Amino acid sequence: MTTELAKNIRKNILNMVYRAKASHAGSSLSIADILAVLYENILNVDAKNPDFKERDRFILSKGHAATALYAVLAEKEFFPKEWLDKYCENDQLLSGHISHYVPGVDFSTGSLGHGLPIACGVALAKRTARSPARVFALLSDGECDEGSNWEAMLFAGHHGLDNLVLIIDYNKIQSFGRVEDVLDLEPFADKLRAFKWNVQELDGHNHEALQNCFANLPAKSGMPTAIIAHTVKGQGVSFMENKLLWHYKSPTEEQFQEALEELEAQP
Ligand SMILES: Cc1ncc(C[n+]2csc(CCOP(=O)(O)OP(=O)(O)O)c2C)c(N)n1
Repeated sequence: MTTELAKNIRKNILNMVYRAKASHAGSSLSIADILAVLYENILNVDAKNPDFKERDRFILSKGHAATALYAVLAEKEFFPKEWLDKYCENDQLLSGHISHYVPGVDFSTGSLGHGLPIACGVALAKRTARSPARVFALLSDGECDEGSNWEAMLFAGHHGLDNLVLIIDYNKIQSFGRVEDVLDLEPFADKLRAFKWNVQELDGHNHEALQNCFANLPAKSGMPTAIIAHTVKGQGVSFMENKLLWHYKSPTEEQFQEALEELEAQP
């Protein structure tokens, strides 16, 4: 069940940021539903054989949301859940941002603006090799301030990389404020269409919408697909939702317990 998985991802995220006194709770909660649907139903990956050649590639370019990816990989048994308790500790595999030494992770990320360019190269290589592997890159909205992404978008559209799927976690908040105030992306879908992408927009917390969209890829043969997922930063924990504060802050013990109780009470 994707709802159960999403709830477990959220609980693990909170546990990790609380224990490690780490940031980015809001950034990770924002993508829990997208990851749940991808890893439960869509991605052709195998926890027992994480490096098999024709696997789908998933690149979480917003590497500061490492807790979300580590959580879903642990839930899908790529590595033992106990590792999550050591998140961000010295000499442990689960580093603060994403490390490719972790089973199930293809690329290290954290320096924003690299995931999509890498995904383009992998997608072109896979198409040239006639591989069935698809390449998914999940980016944040603020990350689109990086010019490297626009070069990659131009490249993917020009080459018609229909094995490439770009997902934008459009939660409208970046590290110094709201996206529309810092560097507005709108009209975002029109810009991507002008770059020869097929663009879908959906509610990034609606599992049915995510499932229907992901299950019908490529949305158009001969074009890369961009999915603009409208999300809420901090989704699932009411006092964290849509608040810049939770880009940075880690919860106190009381806040951690309150958040867990709220999640537990959700269907
Ligand atoms: C190249 C680079 N510059 C700056 C940062 C520092 N940084 C971490 S997260 C972030 C932006 C957060 O906003 P957004 O990209 O929208 O992600 P969200 O947390 O909302 O998912 C920045 C600038 C970075 N990780 N990489």
